Amino acid sequence: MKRKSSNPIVKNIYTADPAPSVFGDTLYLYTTHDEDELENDFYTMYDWRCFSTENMVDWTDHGVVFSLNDIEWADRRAWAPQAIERNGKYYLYCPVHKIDGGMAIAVGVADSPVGPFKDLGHPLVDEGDWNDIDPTVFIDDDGQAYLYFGNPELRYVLLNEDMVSYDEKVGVQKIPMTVESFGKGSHDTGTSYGEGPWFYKRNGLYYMVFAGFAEGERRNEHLAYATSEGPTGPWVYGGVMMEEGKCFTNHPGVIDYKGHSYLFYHTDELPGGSLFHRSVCVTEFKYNEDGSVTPMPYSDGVEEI
Ligand code: FUB
Repeated sequence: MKRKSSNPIVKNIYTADPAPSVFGDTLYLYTTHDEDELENDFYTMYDWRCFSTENMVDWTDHGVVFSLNDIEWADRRAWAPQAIERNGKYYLYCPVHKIDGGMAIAVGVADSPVGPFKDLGHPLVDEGDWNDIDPTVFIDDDGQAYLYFGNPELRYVLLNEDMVSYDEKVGVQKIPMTVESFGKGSHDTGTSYGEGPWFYKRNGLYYMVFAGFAEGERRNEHLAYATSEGPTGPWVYGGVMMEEGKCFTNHPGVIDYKGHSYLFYHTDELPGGSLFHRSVCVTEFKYNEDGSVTPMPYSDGVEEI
């Protein structure tokens, strides 16, 4: 009989904002870390963690791979990251709160997927507003790298080949926040797009999975998605992927690994859990033949592969 994992994946600390990456034969899962003790009764997050697996059941804990202590210009909010590899270097894109105010996107660079990541020394994206959070990175077949991010607006930059700077002439591009692209919802743009974008391409179709807010009174986040035939849109709303749960936030990380498709997400289901004490989970799913995704339930775990 096949072994099965049990959710949440990490049971000894609170983790959130899952960001899976496959490097070689291994799946690396980068997460944020909700501290047990809260400051000002708000998200209290100082470092980024990494875990890895080769079979979806046995996980290795690589500990802290990057932290606010490594970023001189940041003081709080080690929020949702994503990692990517290019030319043998590993890049971890991370939203942080700047000492002089506002959120910005930092990037750490390492020679190994498990760090240690070294900060660039300055923000990569810093528009001077609060929208610069939740980066998601993808390198297209033609070599162009895209960094999408944002709450409440979805924006992107074209990363240069060095992955630590972007095309300043193109600058920060704003995606039109329309109901056609992101569905009708209750977030500030009038669409359901909230935050936590997750950008990838599969069978020639581009996907933007995100945490969203349904119409009506403010509710907990669900996960939804849009698709496009090009990397910069126009995006077409696809529907809900995972209904809202008991936790205020949720956050998608979607990946194909060894012939299986997985959605990583977070809940508050570990003992002592709360909106500020979250835990990363995973479920397996199948795409429909046309590339669409049917809403999937919260899961107990996945089978060994
Ligand atoms: O974990 C801190 C923030 O909450 C993330 O950046 C958002 O995506 C939401 O999960």
